[in-house]
Amino acid sequence: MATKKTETARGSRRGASRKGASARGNGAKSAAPANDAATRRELLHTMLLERRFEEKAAEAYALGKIGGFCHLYIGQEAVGTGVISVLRDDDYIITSYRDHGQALARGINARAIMAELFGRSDGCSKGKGGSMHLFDREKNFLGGHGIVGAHLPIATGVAFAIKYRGGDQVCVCFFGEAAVNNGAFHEALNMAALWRLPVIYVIENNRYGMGTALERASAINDIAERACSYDMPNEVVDGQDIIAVREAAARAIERARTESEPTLLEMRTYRFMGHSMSDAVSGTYRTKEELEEQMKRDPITVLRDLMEEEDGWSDEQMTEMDQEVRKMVEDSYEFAEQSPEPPLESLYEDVLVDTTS
Ligand SMILES: Cc1ncc(C[n+]2csc(CCOP(=O)(O)OP(=O)(O)O)c2C)c(N)n1
Ligand SMILES: [Mg+2]
Repeated sequence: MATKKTETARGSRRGASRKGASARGNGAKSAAPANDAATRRELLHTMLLERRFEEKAAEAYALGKIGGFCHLYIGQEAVGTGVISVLRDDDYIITSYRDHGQALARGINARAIMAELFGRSDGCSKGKGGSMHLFDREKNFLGGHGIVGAHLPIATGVAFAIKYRGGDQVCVCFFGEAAVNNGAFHEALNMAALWRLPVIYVIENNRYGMGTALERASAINDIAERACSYDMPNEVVDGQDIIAVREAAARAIERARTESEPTLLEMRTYRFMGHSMSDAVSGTYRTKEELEEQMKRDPITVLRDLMEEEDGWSDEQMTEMDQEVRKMVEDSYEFAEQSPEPPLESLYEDVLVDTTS
C-alpha cells in the first residue's frame, strides 16, 4: 500500500502529483501484472531454481570450490523474482553482492552463474568477478557490486542516460536497508527526484546489515519515509508475497516509464542464512526463535500455498518441479567443474573500455 505520508509529501510540491497519485493507487490501470495459474507456476519455478541453486552453491563453498565471499539470497527470493518478472528485456538491473537469485531471475544461464562462482572462464564475468560481481551486458544486468551503496549513483546515471537518449526503459536498483545510511543513497535519490529519472530503488529490508539490527543503525525505522526528503513516491511492501511485490513493482515501473518519475520501494523481507557463508545463521545478533518465526513465511511456501488454494497445485506437481530444477542445478555444477580457469593474460582484459575506436 502507498503510505499516507507519501501522499502528503508528493502533493506538497508538485501540482502534477494528482496524476502520479492515481498511478500509484490500487486502481492503477494498465500496470496490473498478470496473476494467473501459468504466471504463478513460472514464478514458483524461478524461486525454486534460485533456492536449489544456492543450496548447491553453499555445498560447493564448504568443499572449497568457491573462493572469496558468497552471500546467499535464501528467504528473499520473492523480491528479486517479483520485480524482475515485470521488467522488459531492455530495462536495466543493478544490484549489490547478494546477486545470485536476481541473476537467475533475469534469465542468466545457471551454468554461467555457477561457473562464475567457481571463478572459471565460462562464467558470466569470465571468472574474474566471482559471486559478488555477476554481470551480463546482453541481459542489461549491470552487476553485482561489493561496496554498500556505491551502485546507487550508477543506477541514477543509467536512468539519466535513458532519459537523455529519449528511451522509455527503466533502471531497477536493488540494495539492502543498511545502504540508506550511506551518503551515496541521498545523493542518488536527490538527483533522481530533481531530474525526474526513470529509476526504481528497491530496498531489500531484511532487518540486518551483517550483524547489526536496523534499529541500532538507523534513526528512522520506517525507511520508506526517507523518500519524503526527496518528494519521491514510495511504498512499503510485503516482500515475502511475490504477488504483492509484482503489483508494487508494476506500479513503480509504469510511473517511471510513462511519467519519468522515480520511486523508492521498501520490501520487507528476511534472510534465512547468515550474512555471508562465513557468518553465523543465528545465536549472536538474532535469536533462533526469531529466525524460526520468520521462516514460517518462506516466500516459496507462501506462493505454493496460494497455488494449492487457487490452482489445485499438488504435492506431486511440486516434487516434479523440484526434480527438474535440481537437474538444472546439477548440470550447472558439472559444467562449472569442467570449465577452465581464466588464463593469466586475461587479467588485463575488460579492465578499461576503448572508446576511441
Ligand atoms: C561502504 C561499505 N561499508 C561497509 C561494507 C562492509 N559490509 C558489507 S555488507 C554490509 C552490510 C550491508 O547490509 P545491507 O545493506 O542491509 O544488505 P544485506 O547484506 O542485508 O543484504 C557491510 C557493512 C561495505 N561492503 N561497504
Ligand atoms: Mg540488510
